[in-house]
Amino acid sequence: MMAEIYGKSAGCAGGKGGSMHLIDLEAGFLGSAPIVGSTIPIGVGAALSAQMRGEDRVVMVYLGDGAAETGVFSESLSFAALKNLPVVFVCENNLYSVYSPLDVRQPQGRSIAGLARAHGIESHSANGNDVEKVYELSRDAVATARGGAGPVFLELATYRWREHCGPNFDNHIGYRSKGEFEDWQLKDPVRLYRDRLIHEGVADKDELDGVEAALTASMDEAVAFAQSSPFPDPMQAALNLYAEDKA
Ligand SMILES: Cc1ncc(C[n+]2csc(CCOP(=O)(O)OP(=O)(O)O)c2C)c(N)n1
Ligand SMILES: [Mg+2]
Repeated sequence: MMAEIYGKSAGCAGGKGGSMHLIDLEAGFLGSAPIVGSTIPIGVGAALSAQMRGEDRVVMVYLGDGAAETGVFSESLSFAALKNLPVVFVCENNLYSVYSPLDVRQPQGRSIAGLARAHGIESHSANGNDVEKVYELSRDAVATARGGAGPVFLELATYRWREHCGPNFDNHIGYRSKGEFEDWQLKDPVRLYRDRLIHEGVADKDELDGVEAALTASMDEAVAFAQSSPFPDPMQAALNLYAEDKA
């Protein structure tokens, strides 16, 4: 994944796609796509395929609050409800579509989960920064979808700390207030869950520091691998555009 983000030939899309074309079929990840909302019908199609083939699969579709404003959102939810498909929609509502806040894009008081409910889909809204709540809702939604009881929609409230795309902070642009940002910093799900695990005696500080160090080391390793990998051969540019192409 890191090599793909760096545009290197060792990447999962041969370095030709970058962060918008990540894929890992072995892990069951069909891929990211750059067109906002476009993974929703792709996921619904995968769920229809699983249902028609009688496969024991559940499709998870992750989308943003902005993606809920696309036409395919409604078309896909309607079709998923109609066919009772094994799909779970997870809307990460971080209040923004790039720099546009929800209140300039959607009518006041209308929830995204409400839109899904209007399509006849079981829908829940919850605090997306509560790790255990998200786990429980996801587990139950997967069980519902797997059990043939149809699609489930989760709207999870959360927040983006850094810029829309890239590693920097962008609060100086002025599209959101310092107060709002600071309020959400206090709701950091990683720090809150870490504190909770320590408080409840599930793990101690040293243990969690060890987990953090191991994860940081594995990410450093991935970055070093990506940086030292070669760029793709320009002659490969037109290969693998279709599934039957061979490198
Ligand atoms: C069809 C389409 N329109 C516009 C864009 C430009 N764009 C990229 S991300 C984005 C915002 C998406 O917001 P949201 O769905 O809330 O996702 P978030 O980035 O907040 O997770 C937009 C408008 C795009 N990629 N595709
Ligand atoms: Mg958003």
